[in-house]
Amino acid sequence: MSSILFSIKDGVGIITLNRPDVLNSFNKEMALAMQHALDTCANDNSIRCIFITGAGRAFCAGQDLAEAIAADGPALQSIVKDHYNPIIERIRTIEKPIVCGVNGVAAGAGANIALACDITIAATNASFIQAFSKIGLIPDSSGTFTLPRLIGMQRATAYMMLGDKISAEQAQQIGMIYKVCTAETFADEAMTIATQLATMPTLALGLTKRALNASLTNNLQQQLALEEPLQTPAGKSHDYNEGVNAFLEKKSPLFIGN
Ligand code: T3D
Repeated sequence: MSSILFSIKDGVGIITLNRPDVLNSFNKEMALAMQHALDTCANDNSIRCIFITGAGRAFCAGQDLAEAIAADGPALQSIVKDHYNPIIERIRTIEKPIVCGVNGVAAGAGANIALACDITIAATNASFIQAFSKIGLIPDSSGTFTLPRLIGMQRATAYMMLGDKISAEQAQQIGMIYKVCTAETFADEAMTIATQLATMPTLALGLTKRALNASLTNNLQQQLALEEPLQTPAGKSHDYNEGVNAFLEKKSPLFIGN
């Protein structure tokens, strides 16, 4: 059975973490397969949104700890450098919207992969745990970059040091994730959002992501200087023409993604 399931539906590339017996924790094979699936999504123009979720009762319990301590397993440094960092770099630099559907517990690297996505939606039974401190590690997979920017330094520090379990509702209330859905409606609601994004002006959404990424480190002047040249290719796109004409003609636009 493949550790990553991949399919395409209505312009959405669907990546499902699939090691449910170990709560979809990552081993080397799964990490490399995830990188490959993200590359496929990046390179296929028919894919205009990416949806990441987990099989079974969990989203992802982070690193497979049995593999991490196995004598013949990958070295710790290689796990971070070759498994997780390339996943996060892809998630942040692929200029297409990436939706994460957190269907259950997300712990360790699993939590931080979920939080690195553009729009994170969770089921009410889902939770987030910065589990690293409980086993003597530091938060990786961009957690120390992402979490304080999402929820502020105090809360991020407390969650990372104490390793508290954060419920989906709590995560939504403090701005850590976009939305919570009931377990019954979660799968449909998350896919509806992903499918909607796949019908939108992909070029403009990708450039929006580029600008938002830069805003994490730019000052106002740098950000204004970036927005101006990014608006030019957006304004020259088919989808801009389509959007404006559809507005003026009071009809629904048909965006093609560029
Ligand atoms: O070298 C490095 O490690 C560097 C990389 C670091 C990145 C990281 O992600 S470090 C953080 C690693 N993850 C964790 O520490 C989380 C470990 N898991 C848990 O704390 C709990 O499993 C959960 C809180 C996530 C869920 O708890 P619960 O009670 O719902 O489930 P469970 O009974 O603990 O787990 C179910 C099964 O999954 C169980 O196997 P069994 O007993 O049925 O055969 C358990 O051993 C297995 N499992 C859960 N998480 C992992 C795992 N197996 C391997 N690795 C895991 N991370």
